[in-house]
Amino acid sequence: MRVLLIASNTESFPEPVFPIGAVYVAGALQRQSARVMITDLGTLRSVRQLKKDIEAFRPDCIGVSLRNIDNAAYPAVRYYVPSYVRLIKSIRSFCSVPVILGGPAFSLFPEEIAACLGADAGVKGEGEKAVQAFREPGMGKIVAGGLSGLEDTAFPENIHEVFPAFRRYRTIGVQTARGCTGGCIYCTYPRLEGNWIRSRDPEIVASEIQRLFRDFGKRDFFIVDSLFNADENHMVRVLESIAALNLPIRFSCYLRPKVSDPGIFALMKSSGCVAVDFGTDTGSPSMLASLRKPFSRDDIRAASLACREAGMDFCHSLILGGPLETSETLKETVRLMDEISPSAVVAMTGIRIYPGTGIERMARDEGILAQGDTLLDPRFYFPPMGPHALLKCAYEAVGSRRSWFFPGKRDWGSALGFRIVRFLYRRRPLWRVLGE
Ligand code: B12
Ligand code: SF4
Repeated sequence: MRVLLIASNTESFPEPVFPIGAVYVAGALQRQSARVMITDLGTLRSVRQLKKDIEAFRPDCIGVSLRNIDNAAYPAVRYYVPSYVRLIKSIRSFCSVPVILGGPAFSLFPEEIAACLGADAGVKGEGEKAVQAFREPGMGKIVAGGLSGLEDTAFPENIHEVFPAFRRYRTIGVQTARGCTGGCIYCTYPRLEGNWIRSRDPEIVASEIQRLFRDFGKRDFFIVDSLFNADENHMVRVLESIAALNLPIRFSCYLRPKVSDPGIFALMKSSGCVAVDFGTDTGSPSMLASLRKPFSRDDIRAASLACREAGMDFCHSLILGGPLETSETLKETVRLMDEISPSAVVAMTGIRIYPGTGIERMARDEGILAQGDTLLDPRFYFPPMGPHALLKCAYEAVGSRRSWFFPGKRDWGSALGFRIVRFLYRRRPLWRVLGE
């Protein structure tokens, strides 16, 4: 069986993202004796080239990886579904083999996207066991992925042949574990990856990084785990395995701002971590409770201090506009950020509502969503003050602080100044640059 996987993401903000989902699916299909090729719209940028790839490879079926539905950044929302509709139409005009959908965008809205795009089949969730969906695609059939362990999760041995555009990515994703046991009211991660944690063998993760460095000269990595410290013991074992190799690599990751031992940051630094993105959301005690964050302001302070003392850059990602956010809670958040002084603060305004989350139920109870409203078209939750007052209060509270960055404030993806900044500073975490 010959499978062509299309990584369909063309978003280049904040940077082009390595299509790790398609790469892991390719690895698994290959190990199940399929011949696989990944073609990447992020680097191709031309439907004509896609047609050539399809004609040259002559696949028995095509898998399309759908990563983003939208950029979740209010008010400068970018919506990608119409581009996927065009993509599937183009594929259908070149060839008649079955088309199977997958990826996080598809997994969040399987029925809606399958209906919109008219695919032959789709895999909701993890794609490593999806070979059956490729062998017997039944019109409109959506199958659930789901793995008990992550033994099948690995790059193809011959990644450079399976995915020729691989060499063009500067930062390579690496996953060490899946899942989060948290219950934050807006979050989709437990739904996408499971609300329990499954880990990869730390030695295997480290040797994957070693091979990418040794064979392809890759030095920059992003640990794509929802939270690298979701299971702190596992994180420590991964760090020790990477540190033991003593490679000149750099990586960054998402962390919960709560650690049991501040010494962990020194270990992170010694294994190559250069920057940490804390999923903090807010600095107000009442908003931490309202979003159901499993940490306190003191945890945020302690983690930030330990990170600074270890000599690593750190950023706090915030979500402003949760239930009962007021101008006072916004000021509390700004004061805490002033106190801990991160390299950058990235703040979303309004909460993207996803199906099955606590915030969806609240939005329905509060009349923000009406019966039958679809959430595929991005909808946002706002506190009683409403979107305009929220933006005004947030921008006023932040004022001219240069370390703060609002992705929703303008369409950064098409801003020339932003592209120049990204080009000039392409060897450093972008938010580090924006925070200067
Ligand atoms: C890490 C991450 C980032 C990092 C990526 C860093 C890097 N260099 O890799 C950064 C910070 C840059 C980032 C940015 C953004 N992100 Co992000 N990100 C994630 C995160 C946490 C993990 C993604 C990942 O790599 N997972 C690991 C891989 C292995 O999993 P996967 O891609 O889902 O693939 C599996 C399955 O989906 C399936 N599969 C995948 N493809 C296919 C194809 C077929 C045919 C089949 C059958 C199966 C299949 O099998 C794979 C293996 O099991 C997810 C949330 C999550 N926990 O999933 C959000 C997530 C993907 N991001 C999201 C968003 C919105 C964004 C941004 C738009 C935010 C912004 N405004 O800046 C940008 C877009 C960037 C871009 N250029 O595209 C959303 C997308 C949903 C949506 N609303 O559209 C997610 C789902 C988070 C959420 N809100 O729910 N992100
Ligand atoms: S926001 Fe973070 S801690 Fe909360 S459920 Fe999502 S991944 Fe887990």
